[in-house]
Amino acid sequence: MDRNLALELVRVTETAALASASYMGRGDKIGADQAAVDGMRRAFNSISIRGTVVIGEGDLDEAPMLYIGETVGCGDETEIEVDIAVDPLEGTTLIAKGLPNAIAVLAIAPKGTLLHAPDMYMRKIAVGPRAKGVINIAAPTSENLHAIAKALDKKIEDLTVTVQDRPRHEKLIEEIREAGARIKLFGDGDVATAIATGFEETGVDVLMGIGGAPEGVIAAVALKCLGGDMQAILNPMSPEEETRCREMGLSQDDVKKVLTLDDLVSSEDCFFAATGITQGDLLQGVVYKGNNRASTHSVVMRGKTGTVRFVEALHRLDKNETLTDVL
Ligand code: VTB
Ligand code: MG
Ligand code: MG
Repeated sequence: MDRNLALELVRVTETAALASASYMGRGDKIGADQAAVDGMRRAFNSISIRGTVVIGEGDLDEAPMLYIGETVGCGDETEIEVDIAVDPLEGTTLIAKGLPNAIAVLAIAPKGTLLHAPDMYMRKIAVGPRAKGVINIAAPTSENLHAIAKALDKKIEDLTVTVQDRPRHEKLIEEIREAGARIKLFGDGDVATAIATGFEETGVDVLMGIGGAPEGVIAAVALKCLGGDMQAILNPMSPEEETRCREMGLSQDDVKKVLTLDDLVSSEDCFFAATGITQGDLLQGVVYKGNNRASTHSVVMRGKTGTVRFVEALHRLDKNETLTDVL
């Protein structure tokens, strides 16, 4: 894939972020999500790729745009075909309430190299580059935490684990406390927290717990680019979800097995882009500057070279055609 794609992809997440940011605090999750989807879909039109959405807003009958199987991009036959995973507004509750860490996010990789994760739960563990190779999701929590602490040359009391604040994590939280590590609970948005493990300055060392499977695959692309690590196990909770796994081409063994980072995304030739909507651990949110100007803060990464770029942009909301269409 062409390295110049990085900047093209940032335009896509920037547009989704700008389209939805005005919904902050309005309590309107659906409106905000719709705006982000519209913005992202429109921005994709101008990118020279031949992409198919493999992780998106749902099946064709549930989503009019960015549905699974939709083709996006304006690339011709000379372009290689890519899989696209999107979450135009990751953290609808966060934006509805004006809470931190809502992001617009996407990942792309060569066709057939992203796990086609169904919309269900997934158990995950994610860490940054220094703890690569020491995690084992099948092992007890304390064993993982000790191994990670050792790899990071930290005392276990200095290790910070982020966990989504949900009743389903009661036992996990207990185990982390018993092991002696620090915990940072978060309400929503485990893509943002997974990525945070890849940047020491966030103070977040590990993500553990059960969140969305689609979000798991998107986060895996970021960790692949960052040189971090992740493991996961799908967590179907009903016979219908089991059936859904079969329909997506996952065998009974696939559903039970430990998915490594390579199972989640099997190519190094991948890209990840995210733009902050509300202010977060890693990214600033959209800031309205007055006089029809707004700034965005994004990160874009390329797996092949491991380059991580932060992009700060100042937008003219009245001049940019893609934006004036969606705002
Ligand atoms: C998860 C998590 C997401 O929503 O999907 C979560 O991966 C849903 O969990 O980052 P609950 O069913 O417990 O609400 C997010 O937090 C936001 O999309
Ligand atoms: Mg979404
Ligand atoms: Mg989401």
